[in-house]
Amino acid sequence: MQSSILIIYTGGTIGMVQRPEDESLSPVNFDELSEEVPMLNKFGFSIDSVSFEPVLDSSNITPEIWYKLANIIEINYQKYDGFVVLHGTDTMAYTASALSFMVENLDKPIVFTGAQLPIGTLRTDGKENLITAVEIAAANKFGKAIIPEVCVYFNSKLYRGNRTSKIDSQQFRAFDSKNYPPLAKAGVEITYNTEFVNYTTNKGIFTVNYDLNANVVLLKIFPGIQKNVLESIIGIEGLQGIVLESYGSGNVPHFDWFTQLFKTAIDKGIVVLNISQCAGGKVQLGRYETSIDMKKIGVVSGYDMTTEAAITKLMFLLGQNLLKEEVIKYLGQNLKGEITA
Ligand code: ASN
Repeated sequence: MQSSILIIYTGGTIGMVQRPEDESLSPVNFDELSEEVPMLNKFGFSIDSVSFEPVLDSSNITPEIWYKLANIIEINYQKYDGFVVLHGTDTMAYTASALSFMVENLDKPIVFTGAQLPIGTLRTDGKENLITAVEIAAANKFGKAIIPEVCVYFNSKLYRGNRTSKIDSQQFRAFDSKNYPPLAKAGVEITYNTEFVNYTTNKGIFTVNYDLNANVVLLKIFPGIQKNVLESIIGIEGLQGIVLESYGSGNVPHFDWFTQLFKTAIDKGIVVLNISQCAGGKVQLGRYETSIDMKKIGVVSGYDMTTEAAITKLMFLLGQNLLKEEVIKYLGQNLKGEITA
């Protein structure tokens, strides 16, 4: 049977043109974009599209946009075999991570892609990205999707969405997944690494959870970070979670005031999740003297999670009306393939 794909166009460079007045790039509508890729019809798939109105530079994405995107997928879930989300590269890894936590019982591909150069330009990477993303979204074996995951396809590689980070603003290789292997590589053929794909055993119906809590902050430490800066952050009214980007394997300044401030935060009920500033490797609390106090006061290890996965997972868990202990428990557990715990 003919595969059916829904392309959801949210915006991003893939569909941008240069504004004559100041030469800055801004997004155009889907009709203009799709005119650039008539070869999509050669697949013989049934391809529909829906466009955000207005389309967005992904720097303007908010959790409300994640809800809107997830809702489009929810409404259309039964009708299509797979979904391709055209999205700006700047926050694509955040959206893909957020969506991975929001969806339950996913058994179809949701493939994010975009471009570094607009699809109308001669050297664009957008055409290959879009065409291969569509092929991956339609790929199935014996009627079952080969990649039933939220993923990011870019520059010949398919990555698990919540393992992906944007690593380059100029090269076509804009994304990487340091702590998890690609789910597929596109060369002459598309090779699927099925041993790394999450084939969920849940047999429930597909649902979307729209409850995120964005009362969180991302705090990257650096040598010289000042006490009053941390005090202000920890004192923010209503703050419920901190993703602490620490050094190396979870290390922080081993200063009394630093430990005390985080202890105060935790005593106030703020959840502190420790991830590493390093793109590869993992947090190992207690490996060094400079992380042992964090462990003692109740900072949670984010192991090898990306920043994007950590912040969206924290938003997701804080949105679920869970007890603090449950939030902490689930943060350290692998929920959607985001963590090697
Ligand atoms: N600013 C753009 C965006 O994220 C960058 C891109 O798509 N390459 O929407």
